[in-house]
Amino acid sequence: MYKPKAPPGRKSIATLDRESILIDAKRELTMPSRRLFGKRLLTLGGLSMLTGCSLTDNDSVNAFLTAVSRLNDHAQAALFDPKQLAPTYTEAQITRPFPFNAFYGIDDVPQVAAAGYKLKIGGLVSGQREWTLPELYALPHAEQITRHICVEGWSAIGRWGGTPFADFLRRIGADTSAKYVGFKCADDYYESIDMPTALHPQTLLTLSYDGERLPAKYGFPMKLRMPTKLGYKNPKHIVEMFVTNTYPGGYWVDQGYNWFGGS
Ligand SMILES: Nc1nc2c(c(=O)[nH]1)N[C@H]1C(S)=C(S)[C@@H](COP(=O)(O)O)O[C@H]1N2
Ligand SMILES: [Mo]
Repeated sequence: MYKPKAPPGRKSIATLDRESILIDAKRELTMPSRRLFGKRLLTLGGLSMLTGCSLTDNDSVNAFLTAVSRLNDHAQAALFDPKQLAPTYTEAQITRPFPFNAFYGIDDVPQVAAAGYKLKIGGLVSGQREWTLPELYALPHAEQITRHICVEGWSAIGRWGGTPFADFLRRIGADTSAKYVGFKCADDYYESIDMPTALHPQTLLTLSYDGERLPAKYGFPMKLRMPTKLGYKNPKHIVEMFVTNTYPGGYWVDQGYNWFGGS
């Protein structure tokens, strides 16, 4: 149903992965306690020397980047600080208009009907049931102005509102010792995140954008907003979520992006 748009700038997966690795590396380099990790990830050439892989053709570059990406997942997960907050901004710093992005064009944005909407909750939770929108709107509300970073090469500051995801997980009786929370969306998108990020204080079950009900283009009726993760990790139009110990993957991750996707 959703015709995927052309990949951004027709970059190869190797290029995209290299970019996300560089984003990770740059971030690590700015943190003094993480200098060593930053240096280790700094260049593909250096990595190739460290591991003794020769990067002579596209296939070997791809295989190599996949291996680095996995190593990167473990390293990022180990380095993730559950208490470290992403920067917040002022109203005046909000990017207007805030960009739209999806794997399809804006004309194909799914129009989810509010009336029949039900959020399905499954997996390792004691409260497996469906939630209606009025029930979700009645939950405690928090706001954040944070930066969204997309690996396609743009970032923008936006204001999202909703209920802290950690509270919601407790409310549904989630097993927070499980490894993953997975998401299914009203388009063909799907994502999954690590439990420490799910419990991070800035991870928001998002129902509004800039004080208004979340518009269709930004993920009506609901998205997950995580300022600690890159844009593609933030699923829009969520219709189902589940807690699991079985790795669920993700739409872009299954095409070669880094799974942890820290920003
Ligand atoms: N359901 C769904 N969620 C999605 C996507 C998508 O195509 N479908 N694209 C991701 C990507 S790559 C980005 S950058 C952001 C864009 O969110 P925005 O439209 O609010 O800017 O949504 C993410 N979540
Ligand atoms: Mo993105």
